[in-house]
Amino acid sequence: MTAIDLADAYRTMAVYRRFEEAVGAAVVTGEVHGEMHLGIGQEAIAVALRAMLEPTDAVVSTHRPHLHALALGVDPVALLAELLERSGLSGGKGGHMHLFSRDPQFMCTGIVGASAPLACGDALAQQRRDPGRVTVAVAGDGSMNQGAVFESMNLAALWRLPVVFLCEDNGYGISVRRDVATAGQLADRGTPFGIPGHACDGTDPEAVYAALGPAFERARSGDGPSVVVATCYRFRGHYEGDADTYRPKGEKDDWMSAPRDPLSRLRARLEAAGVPVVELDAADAAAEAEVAGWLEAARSVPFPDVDRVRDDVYAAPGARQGVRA
Ligand SMILES: Cc1ncc(C[n+]2csc(CCOP(=O)(O)OP(=O)(O)O)c2C)c(N)n1
Ligand SMILES: [Mg+2]
Repeated sequence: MTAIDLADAYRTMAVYRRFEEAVGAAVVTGEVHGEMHLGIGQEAIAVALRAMLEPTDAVVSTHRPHLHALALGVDPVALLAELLERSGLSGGKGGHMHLFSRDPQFMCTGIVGASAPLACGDALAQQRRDPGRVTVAVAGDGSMNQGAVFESMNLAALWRLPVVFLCEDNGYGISVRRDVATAGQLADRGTPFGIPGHACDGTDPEAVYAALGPAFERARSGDGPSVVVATCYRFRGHYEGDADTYRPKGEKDDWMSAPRDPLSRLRARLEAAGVPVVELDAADAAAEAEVAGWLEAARSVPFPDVDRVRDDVYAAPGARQGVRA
C-alpha cells in the first residue's frame, strides 16, 4: 500500500468542504427543498476512501452521501444538478438521498442500515462476475445496532464477500449520542462473525487510509469483509435547519476548533512540513473556483420534464440491462 498524498488530500478536502457549503447555501436560497444532510467535518474519511477506490469498485452510501459520490468519481455537475432538483444524476427524480450512478457504480439510501444488505447484494454480483472489485457499505454510527447490519455481516463473512463496512462514527444519530445508544466498540461489531475491525481517527486522512488499506486488500484478494470505524464529528446539525440544541457548545467548539477541524489541521501539518502558504492559499482558491464552476453548470441543467414523470417506474420490456445469464 502506497502512502496517501497529503497535499492532494488537502486540495480535495477543500473542494469537498466548499461543495457541501454550496449545497447548504442552496438550501437557504430555496433551491433545495426537503431534508438535506451535509458531510462537513467528515471530509478526511471521503478523501481516504477516494485514494483507496478503483473506478470499477462500488459504493453504497447513506442519507449523508455527497462526499462518497465525489470520492468514487461521480460527475460533480450531475450530482449537484440532482441536489438542485434538476435533471441530474437520477433524472431529477431522486434528490439527495436517492442518488444512482451506473458508471461509476454508486447508490445511496435514506433507510438507516440498508446500505449493508444492498452492498452485500452488489458484492455478491461483483464476486461472481468480476473478482477483485470491492463494494463499500458506508454506515453511520446510528446504523450499527440495526439487525439488518448484523445479518449482512453474517452473510458477508459466510460467503467471503468483497465488502468493506465503513462506519462514519460522528458521535450522533440525529440528537442521540452514540454513548447512550451503543454498547461495546463499533469496530468489534464483526467479531462474532470472524470479521476483522479497524478503528481510526476519522479527522486524519492518513489514519483512515491506513485503516482502509488492509480492509481493501482483504476484500480484493477474495478473503472477505472487514469493518472500519472512523471517528469524526458532524459539524452541522443533523439536517440543514436543525436547531441543534442538543449538543453542548463546548463539545462543538472543541471538535470544530482549528487544531481538530480536519481541513485546518491538515493545512497546519502541511505548513509545518514546509509547504508554502501561497500554495495552500492557491489550493483554497482553486477549490472555491472549481465548485463555483460546477454550480454554474448545474444551474443550467433543465428541470425534469413533467411529461416523463411515469418513466423509469418499471423497466421497459426486454431492457434488463446489465443482467447476465
Ligand atoms: C430504518 C430507519 N430508522 C430511522 C430513520 C430516521 N433516521 C434518519 S437519519 C437517522 C440517524 C442516523 O444516524 P447515523 O447512522 O449515525 O448517521 P449520521 O446522520 O450521523 O450520518 C435516523 C434515525 C431512518 N431513516 N431509517
Ligand atoms: Mg452518526
